[in-house]
Amino acid sequence: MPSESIVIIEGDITRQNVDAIVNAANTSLLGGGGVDGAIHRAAGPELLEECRGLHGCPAGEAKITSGYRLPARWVIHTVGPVWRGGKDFEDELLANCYRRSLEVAVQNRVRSLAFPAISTGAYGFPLQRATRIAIREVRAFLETNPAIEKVFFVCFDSYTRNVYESVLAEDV
Ligand code: AR6
Repeated sequence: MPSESIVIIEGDITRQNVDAIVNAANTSLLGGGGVDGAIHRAAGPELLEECRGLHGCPAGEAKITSGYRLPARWVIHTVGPVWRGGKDFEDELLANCYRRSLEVAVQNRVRSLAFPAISTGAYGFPLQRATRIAIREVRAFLETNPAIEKVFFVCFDSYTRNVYESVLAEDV
């Protein structure tokens, strides 16, 4: 896997020109704050209409919709775990979010996608721990799935970007 298939950027995920963006949703899939709210605002009301037909999503799973008014053709909605101290399968559930989002991407012939820092906002997952899981899962997936050409980690602020860059540089 060429190392340049993983790219860390600072910015707004709703502005990314990729095949699919990933939403850090909740189990209702009916919108919320944070990146979820930003994606619904940018995509327009048709996104909520389509989400109503999905009947929710459990933590660790992923479901796909159209991107409507977004530059991205697709939105892959995944539900991260709420941080409860680390003994409630939060690591495993977060890893599942990345893995399942990538699997759904491949099933829909997505070649480029962008992830936000799932669970690290309202859901309180410690950022560095979450970032290690995110990068580990994406790296492992790309090694066996050449159909995905590029994965962007879109960091909303410079602090998050710095954490992602230092984790990416860690030896694994
Ligand atoms: N682009 C990229 N990243 C963003 C954007 C954006 N436009 N806006 C926020 N972030 P959060 P969670 C970052 O809270 O922790 C919602 O209400 C943010 O700075 O959006 O998984 C859902 O409906 C942080 O780094 O998601 C759920 O109820 C990251 O996105 C709940 O929040 C994730 O923060 C999910 O909580």
